[in-house]
Amino acid sequence: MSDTATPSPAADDDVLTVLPASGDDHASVEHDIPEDDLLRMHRMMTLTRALDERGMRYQRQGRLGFYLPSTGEEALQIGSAYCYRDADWMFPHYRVPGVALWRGAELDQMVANLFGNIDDNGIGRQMPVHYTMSEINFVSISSPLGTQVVQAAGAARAMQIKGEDRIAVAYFGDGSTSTNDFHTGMNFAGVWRAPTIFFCNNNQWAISTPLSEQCAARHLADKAIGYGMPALRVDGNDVLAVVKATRQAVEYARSGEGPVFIEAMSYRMGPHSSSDDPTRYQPSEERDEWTRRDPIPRFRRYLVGAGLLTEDEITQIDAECAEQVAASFKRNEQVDKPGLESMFTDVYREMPEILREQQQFLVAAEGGKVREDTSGAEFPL
Ligand SMILES: Cc1ncc(C[n+]2csc(CCOP(=O)(O)OP(=O)(O)O)c2C)c(N)n1
Ligand SMILES: [Mg+2]
Repeated sequence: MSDTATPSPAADDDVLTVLPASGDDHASVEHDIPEDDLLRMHRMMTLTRALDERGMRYQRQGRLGFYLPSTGEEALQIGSAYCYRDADWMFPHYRVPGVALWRGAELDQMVANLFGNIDDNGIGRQMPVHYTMSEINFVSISSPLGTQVVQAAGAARAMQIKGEDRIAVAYFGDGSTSTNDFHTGMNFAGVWRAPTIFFCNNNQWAISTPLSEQCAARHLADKAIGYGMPALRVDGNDVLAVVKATRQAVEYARSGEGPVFIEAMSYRMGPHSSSDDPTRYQPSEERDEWTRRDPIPRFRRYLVGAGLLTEDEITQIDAECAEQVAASFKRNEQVDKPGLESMFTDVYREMPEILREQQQFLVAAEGGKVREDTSGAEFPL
């Protein structure tokens, strides 16, 4: 990453792009990604979108308590995930389910989290969309913003001390760059040159706060200067550009040079979560404009133009992904919820007597159901 390796303010036109934003002029598109990988990227972007569509629909039907989509941000998830190794560690935020899917997460395991059933790795102790998958080195997602930035820096430093050839990746949003933890993690990684990728999904909104109202920096990438690390700005709706940028960053971090900050420019095309109505604050022209820049049709135009997919095959892939997700939701909806007694497990290696008593009391109380407080006790069950 020769010229990008020197920390310097990114100019407005410094946004790395490979795919045409609109139209079908693909003659100038250059990359060395094998055909099979391109097709898998396309399928994983489609699957990520299908998961969102089903998740939102189930929530609206009252069958899920909560959902949070990443619609419009699929390219930055899949394009970046493509560049890591299995042994690398992900410190995600809640808007990168595609990273987990790319790394081989079982769809059923993710959907089990949405329902908080007994098949869920977290046994229902996390919010929906807060996945925990150590089997793919995907660390539990924390709701408090920025937590993972510090964790990634610490893990990267630990791997560096142990001489391991691995990197850590933190994903976070534009709003999260205003947290204390962002400063702590970036500063720490910069000082130690810890092999970390700080990947910022700049979707231009932090719930209802636009970027301009939470940060006066010209670009978020400029923040990297203060921590002595290079930064890249990339078109986050262009999957091939994201691959190019992330590859450069990974190569740099892996070679021992230190951390890199990536600002991926995108847009939150959906609500912040199922509890939000963005039509109350996102200008409709802006939303329409970014809908035209949707990363999935953009990649499809290229794949069709390059003769790698036909429109019929795309329709087929859409249907297969939707069916795969629907089947998983149907299965997981039927799976039992954890019993109340599980509240007490997995905390201590050996459960202290006082907890055991409480657990037995709870289980005995009306078959483990919460009962009405008629005793006047200070802490009713
Ligand atoms: C430390 C902290 N402050 C505030 C919140 C409430 N909150 C949850 S999501 C969110 C917006 C985050 O925006 P951004 O970092 O841009 O990520 P995005 O949701 O856009 O992907 C806020 C303010 C929180 N979870 N944690
Ligand atoms: Mg945001």
